[in-house]
Amino acid sequence: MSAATLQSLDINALLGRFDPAAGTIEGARRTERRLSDLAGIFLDQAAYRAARADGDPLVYSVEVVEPGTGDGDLHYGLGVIHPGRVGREYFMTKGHLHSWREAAELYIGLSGKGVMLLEDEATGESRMLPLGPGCAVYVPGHTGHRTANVGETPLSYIGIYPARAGHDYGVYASRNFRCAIIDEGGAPKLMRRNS
Ligand code: PAN
Ligand code: ZN
Repeated sequence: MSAATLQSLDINALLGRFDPAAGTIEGARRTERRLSDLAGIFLDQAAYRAARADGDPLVYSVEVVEPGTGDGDLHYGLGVIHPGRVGREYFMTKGHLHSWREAAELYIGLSGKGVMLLEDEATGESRMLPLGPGCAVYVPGHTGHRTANVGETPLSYIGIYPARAGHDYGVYASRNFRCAIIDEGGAPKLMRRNS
């Protein structure tokens, strides 16, 4: 695959017009994740079943722009996580490592109140960092990342990463993150899972 050049990209690739409230970018590819897509990631399985019995709400959406596929190119996505809880946990993303493990990512908070859970793949060390207006979170390579909406309004953000990063969901689909983010007295807290 050859790298994108100024000449080969049309205006839609060079200019991203986005709406952070709607979670849309003109011409972008959209992915939606509903509660039914997130089976098994929440601690409180009874609360998950009860929430599913009530319906299948949209938990988050991501719209992705992929202008080029060369080694030096960048991709980016606009994510919106809706407010909600399952037991004491917040609505959150599936979370992933990048397939090309060296790939870092920069998250820029646009609206709402969120946190990111970062997990070092080698050591398992976990950190929780705020994400919202005025906060950018740098996700180093070799680091699993998951985002949660800990507020009462939609959380929107942009994530920018190398085009060749790729998304590996397999690790956390099989064993989940080592820590969960739970609501403790109205504030998010990092808690180690037992399993
Ligand atoms: C983000 C994520 C987005 C959704 O654009 O893809 O927050 O999370 P999941 O991909 O874990 O469902 C990103 O980190 N891209 O690399
Ligand atoms: Zn990522």
